[in-house]
Amino acid sequence: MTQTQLIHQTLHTLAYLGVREVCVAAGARNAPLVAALLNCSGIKIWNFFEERSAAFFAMGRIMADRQPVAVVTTSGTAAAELLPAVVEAHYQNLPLILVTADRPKSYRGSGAPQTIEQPGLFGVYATMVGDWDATDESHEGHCSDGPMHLNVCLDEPLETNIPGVDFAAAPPPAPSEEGPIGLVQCDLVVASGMHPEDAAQAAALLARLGAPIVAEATANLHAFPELQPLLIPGGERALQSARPAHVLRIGAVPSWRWWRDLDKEAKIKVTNITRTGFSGLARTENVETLAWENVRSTEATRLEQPCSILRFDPDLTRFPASEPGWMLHLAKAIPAGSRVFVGNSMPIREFNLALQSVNKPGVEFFANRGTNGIDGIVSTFLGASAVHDGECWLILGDLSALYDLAAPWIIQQLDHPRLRIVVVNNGGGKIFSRVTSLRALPDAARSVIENRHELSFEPWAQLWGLEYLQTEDPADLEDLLPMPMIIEINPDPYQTEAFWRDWQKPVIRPR
Ligand SMILES: Cc1ncc(C[n+]2csc(CCOP(=O)(O)OP(=O)(O)O)c2C)c(N)n1
Repeated sequence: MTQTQLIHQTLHTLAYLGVREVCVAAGARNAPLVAALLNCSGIKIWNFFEERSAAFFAMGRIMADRQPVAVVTTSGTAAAELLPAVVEAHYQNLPLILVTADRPKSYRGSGAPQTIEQPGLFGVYATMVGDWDATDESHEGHCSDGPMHLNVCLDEPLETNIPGVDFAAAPPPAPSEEGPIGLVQCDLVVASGMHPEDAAQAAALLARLGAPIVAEATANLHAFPELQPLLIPGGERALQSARPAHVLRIGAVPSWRWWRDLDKEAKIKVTNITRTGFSGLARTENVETLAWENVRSTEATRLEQPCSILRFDPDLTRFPASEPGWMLHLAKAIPAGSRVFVGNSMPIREFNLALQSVNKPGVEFFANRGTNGIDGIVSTFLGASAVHDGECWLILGDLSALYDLAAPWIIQQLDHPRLRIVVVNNGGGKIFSRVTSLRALPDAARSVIENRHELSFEPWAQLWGLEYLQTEDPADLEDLLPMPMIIEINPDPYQTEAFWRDWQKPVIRPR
């Protein structure tokens, strides 16, 4: 097989898998593939100088548009840079396709330049579709769920004059088989992490069930009028007051501490309906995980005995300069029709509290809750925002932002970058000051754990030519500079502490 045939086979495989967008990070080894891709029609190419952002961006594209997206890397550590996004995509069950160019198979184990053991590099996190080189007769790729890895060995001389293929001509991939429909029962629903289209399907089921629902912003359930009587405000605090017999969790694994504690409450039955297949609990007793198709279940019943649960409304106006107070200002400033990506650590938890006060039509929420990483968040957001008509807002912590300083590289390739990147700069990883067991540590240890700093994000905005606003005054959100822009918020640490002291008072459970 010639190099041209090998590359054509790779391109046809991508087309067959349903790929219509590719993120490329070029080196010499993958240059023939990149050059061939540029000759293709029916495909959108995004180009990156580094692979980690490329992979997270690709994941964001998949999250928003629900189509497979490929990342094409050169050999060596370039391929290894994909790992964090692959792990995240695995736990979100997203079709992230990894195409890694490699040196010929005979180089394996030699220590030759840019030669590493690429097949199997992503372990359990990606299915190997193939490990191909030109000495093989023909290759067959096979489709699976979640990330897929295609390793392509290219020998010198590297060919760069390879005609492209028409991706649009490939037949659309056959829809995956539907799972069996089971009986859906519960007296309490917890909801998190659903694509807006899935949320619409879930809303119909939940309205039929009629059980109380505690939902995170990322569940995208807040705008459904039929659910308003069922939605219980107060998140974690409301859940602490609940005495359920059978919990239905729908969507991603929730961010609440309450969910983690559910592992020890083996008597409480848990039914999961999720696209990921993961139960999100270590215990197997009294836990079942149903396929997504069960949202259409006609056999959905609420238990006769209703679950007692209290409603809690945080008063965010009492502490306007606290972090949760700022989330309320942001929720008011975000226009209807926006797409909002919330960063892990405190932003996702604090924004949940603000959402119940402000409910704007057509606002969609996304987050990376596969493994709750604070890496790659800016890149994932940019991928999720790349094709959206409304404004796109990211709210994330300062350490999370520092992880992904290269991410804005891609902004110049976006058609209408209506982006607001809000960095809640509280000078470190302040989630650790909320962890009870860590609060007793000496200040020196806490300082190391929190990675305290006094950095400003203004040079970051300058580097990428973005508008920049630093503010301690919520009124500054009323008249914002043009997009894309970085908004750096410095919340008041004393008000933040006071808010949490007030909010985390022990909950008295109803009898
Ligand atoms: C990749 C990765 N490394 C480490 C962690 C552990 N971790 C969780 S939250 C956090 C601190 C986050 O700090 P920041 O983004 O500033 O948010 P804040 O806690 O201040 O809200 C860390 C290090 C993680 N989740 N992901």
